[in-house]
Amino acid sequence: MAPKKTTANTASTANVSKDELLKYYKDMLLIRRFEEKAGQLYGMGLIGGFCHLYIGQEAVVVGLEAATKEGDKRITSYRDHGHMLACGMNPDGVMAELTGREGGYSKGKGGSMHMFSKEKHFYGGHGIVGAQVPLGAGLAFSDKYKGNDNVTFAYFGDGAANQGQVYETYNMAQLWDLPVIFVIENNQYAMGTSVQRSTKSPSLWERGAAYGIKGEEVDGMDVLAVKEASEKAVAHCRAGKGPYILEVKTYRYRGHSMSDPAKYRSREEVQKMKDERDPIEAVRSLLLTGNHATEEDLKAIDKDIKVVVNASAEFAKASPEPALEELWTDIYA
Ligand SMILES: Cc1ncc(C[n+]2csc(CCOP(=O)(O)OP(=O)(O)O)c2C)c(N)n1
Ligand SMILES: [Mg+2]
Repeated sequence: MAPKKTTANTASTANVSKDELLKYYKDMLLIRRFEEKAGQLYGMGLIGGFCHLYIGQEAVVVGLEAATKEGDKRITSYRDHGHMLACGMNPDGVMAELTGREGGYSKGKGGSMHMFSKEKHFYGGHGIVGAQVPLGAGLAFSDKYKGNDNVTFAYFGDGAANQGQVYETYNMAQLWDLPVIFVIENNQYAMGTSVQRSTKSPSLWERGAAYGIKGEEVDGMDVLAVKEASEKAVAHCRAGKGPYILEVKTYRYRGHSMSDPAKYRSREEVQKMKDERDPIEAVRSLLLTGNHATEEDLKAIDKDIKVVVNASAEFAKASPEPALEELWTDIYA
């Protein structure tokens, strides 16, 4: 099911400042260009193992981050590079980790799915589908226990939404009024399985009703709609009213991972989303029609972003592989 068309291409800019629009544009474009570069490096054999790209879903994390403040936490699945960049992690460190280099966030020992930043309150990067959801509730528990008003964003996919541990977590989070926002990034597919094939009732956020958790569906191709929903959810959590669910309808343009035969959907379906619902194009058109920027301004932004992304690739290539002794460090037991 394609996300329903809402305001993205036609929204009034009355309540949104030029600076805000430009920020969303740049943040989303950084993720896209970074992911394109990661795809290239993968093709060149510089990135090994798993690599799940976020291209198409940029408005989700950028819109949600727009309502955060210092101390708020985020935790997600393996499709995680966009989340890292959106919360301010350094592209150099992310790219170096993707390529398994010493300069990476996990010293080159974690790779795409296992990066963390205590400084930016980014708690991974989790390869087990749904496993980050209870961990996210735990992070929210720590804030509640300490008595601050920070919130945690626990992101998971439509496929993960069928995991039992999600519902055990819903129950405890609501019972203890935990300040956690459950973000279902519904990109319509779990590997090659569409939501229609895995789920009778397509409205995933409504499942929270069984636990008394409020929530809503959001157009995830519209960064302004996501930001608005994020503000509402954050206000709910900061006020001590317990968890909130946002089912953000989005779409991934690339395969599930780099090794996806893509036999489960048509090229036309993907092309239609790119042509009609692209989240970056939507903001670009708002910037142009609102006379906030010219084509030249936007070209210059793209150029600057490419400089940052290329520099991250150069940093990664110049960083050595971790030393053999590192095999014996950072081991839990
Ligand atoms: C517990 C568990 N089961 C199965 C897998 C294999 N697997 C990896 S990703 C994935 C699909 C998850 O899809 P979704 O939650 O929609 O997230 P998306 O990839 O679309 O972001 C599956 C089944 C896994 N990693 N962990
Ligand atoms: Mg999915």
